[in-house]
Amino acid sequence: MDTSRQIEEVRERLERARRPVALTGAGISAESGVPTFRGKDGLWRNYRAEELATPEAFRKDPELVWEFYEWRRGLLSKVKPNRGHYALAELEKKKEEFAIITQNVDGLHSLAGSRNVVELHGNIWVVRCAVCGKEKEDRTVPMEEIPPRCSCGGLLRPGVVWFGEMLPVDALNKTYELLENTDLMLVIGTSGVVQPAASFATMVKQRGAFVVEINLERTPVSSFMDVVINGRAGDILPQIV
Ligand code: BJW
Ligand code: ZN
Repeated sequence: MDTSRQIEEVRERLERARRPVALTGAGISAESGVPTFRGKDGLWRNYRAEELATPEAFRKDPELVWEFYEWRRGLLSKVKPNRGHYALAELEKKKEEFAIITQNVDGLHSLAGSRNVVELHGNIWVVRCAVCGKEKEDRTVPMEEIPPRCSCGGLLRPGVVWFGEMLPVDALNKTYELLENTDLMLVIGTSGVVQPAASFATMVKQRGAFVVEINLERTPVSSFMDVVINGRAGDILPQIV
């Protein structure tokens, strides 16, 4: 099927869907100029995400890990949502039940106007004390000192979820509730390798939901999909919505 026929089919399905959800990953923010994790520009000083986004890396070298987040916070402070984000915000206006489950920590869905957003991996503009657990929003770029400290003296860390850490309980509960009830899922710009998000599409598919992937390339979950649209999220989503 050619892309325009696929888009037409998804549009019809979406119109009839009662509780559609979107699972988004770094690919939806790529067109805003945010580097993906596993793309060719997804490296920071030749480190992989798996080497920096871990509690072990933070314990060993908090300064290095913070430099990585400082670089990303600097970059994110300058970018704007793109047509893909805006299309999903538009969809929420048409379908009240529509929700976004995002793995992104950049906050761009909310900035585009989406309100029903679950941030599975936290938010880069939140900092949390590694000792007393106190959490606050902090948009300072750059930080006054690296690594930043809490008033209790403990080290502050980014309010994101690292490898080997549990996902926030509230976000996870909300997600499973959405997954249990959805009849259509759009899987947008995620490589489908990081758990547990990587298994959401197959979970809902087994329950009978219609699953659609929008990605530049094939992923490990492509073969489970009802429709795979190869293209840029910023091109495809406005056409669907
Ligand atoms: C476009 C595009 C355009 C580009 N348009 N598309 C079961 C089995 C094996 C391992 C595990 C397991 N369960 C848990 C694990 C361990 C681990 C894991 O999954 N490891 C795998 C790598 C094997 N998971 C965890 O540790 C998770 N915790 C957990 O499960 O707790 C319970 C538990 C703990 C320990 C053991 C067992 C259970 C936590 C995962 C946290 C992930 N954190 C990060 C960093 C967040 C903070 C930060 O941002 O710094 O989250 S890693 C990074 O990857 C980030 C992302 O959210 C996440 C996913 O990446 P994403 O979004 O898919 O991006 P990319 O770059 O990979 O892909 C981009 C895609 O877009 C590509 O496909 C492009 O083609 C596409 N694209 N431009 C459309 N314009
Ligand atoms: Zn503290």
